[in-house]
Amino acid sequence: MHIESVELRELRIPLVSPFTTSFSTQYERNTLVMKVTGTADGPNGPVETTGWGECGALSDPYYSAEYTAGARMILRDYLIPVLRQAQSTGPLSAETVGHALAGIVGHRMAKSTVEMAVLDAELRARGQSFARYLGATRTRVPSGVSVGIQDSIPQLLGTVGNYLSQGYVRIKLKIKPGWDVEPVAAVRKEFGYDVPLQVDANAAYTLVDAPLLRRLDEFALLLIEQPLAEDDLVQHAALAAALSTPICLDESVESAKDAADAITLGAASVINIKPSRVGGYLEAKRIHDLASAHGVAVWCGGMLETGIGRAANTALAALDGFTLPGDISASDRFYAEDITEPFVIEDGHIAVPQGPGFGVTPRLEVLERFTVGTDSM
Ligand code: OSB
Ligand code: MG
Repeated sequence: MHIESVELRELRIPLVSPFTTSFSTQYERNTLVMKVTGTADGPNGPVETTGWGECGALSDPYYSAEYTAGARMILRDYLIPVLRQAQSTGPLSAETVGHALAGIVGHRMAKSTVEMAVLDAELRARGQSFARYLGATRTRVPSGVSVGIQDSIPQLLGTVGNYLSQGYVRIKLKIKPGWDVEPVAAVRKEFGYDVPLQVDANAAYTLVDAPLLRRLDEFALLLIEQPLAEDDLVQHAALAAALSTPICLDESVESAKDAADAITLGAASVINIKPSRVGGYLEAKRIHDLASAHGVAVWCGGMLETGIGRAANTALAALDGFTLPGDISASDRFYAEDITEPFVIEDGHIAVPQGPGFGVTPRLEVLERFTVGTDSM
């Protein structure tokens, strides 16, 4: 496509309840939404088009190095100017955004925002859905839910019971030192062993905790996600040898190369693919393909996406290699009001959007209400 204008909005969207992990508590979703406008190829030649992207970064750099204000700055000062420079010297497409931005180190979540917007704009111009573009044939994906750290065990049991009654097919409990074996044991005792259950430590442990983490083996968990630090690939391999619970990596995998390293080392038998974390949906697809070729299971993670990212994640998760339920919940798991039409859970599943592009359109009046700043480029 040829980009004419870029509008970057910073949003603050209230959450239905605080979301606590081992690294922080989120009270609202502070994110960026990008709208690109320009021309792209339609079935009968070039047409005016618009596309939307969303940034995965959180407000503060505790999950990863990126954070919303920093992403806004790198987009404004480097990524968009570099992209404009690139399109003045040759054609730009979603498939070349990554290459055009490769000279800028890191900032994968910010880069993913741009790639998304260009991809959505091009697919809309062509009248093609993102699922079709990816070659994903499933029309709905199983819906899992990520349950934050709660104030008490009774509160946790109430929260999990509520999600199960809504039909969620897999429960993920956030854990941290001091909130691990006890909540898992309580959930198993209350809801039994038929509930697909997994845990996510967000890098809160070290290899010294291996004996403690081994106590989780008796609860037949699907997996333990990111028990150790992001750069602890070798230690994750050592931990994998000590546990029967499969190890899944999230934070450690920022690229297909990281995924290849983790698989080679035996550091992960499952990978959480979060498109924003790895720089976009095209790299996410490459990790899916690589993992499938190695018999490594993958599932689609989330960053409390609005309807834009939720739509794109749902299409990605419809690919055959996504054999485990993802963190793809209904919009109302986080938001009383989403910026797009809300995603709903039906019979434990979320429907894959079939319209052109990501298949959702932000509602301008809602967007306006949540906007705290705008950059026009
Ligand atoms: O580790 O998967 C994670 C949310 C923010 C940052 C990191 C993580 C999460 C989640 C929620 O677990 C996923 C979602 O439902 O969007
Ligand atoms: Mg995680």
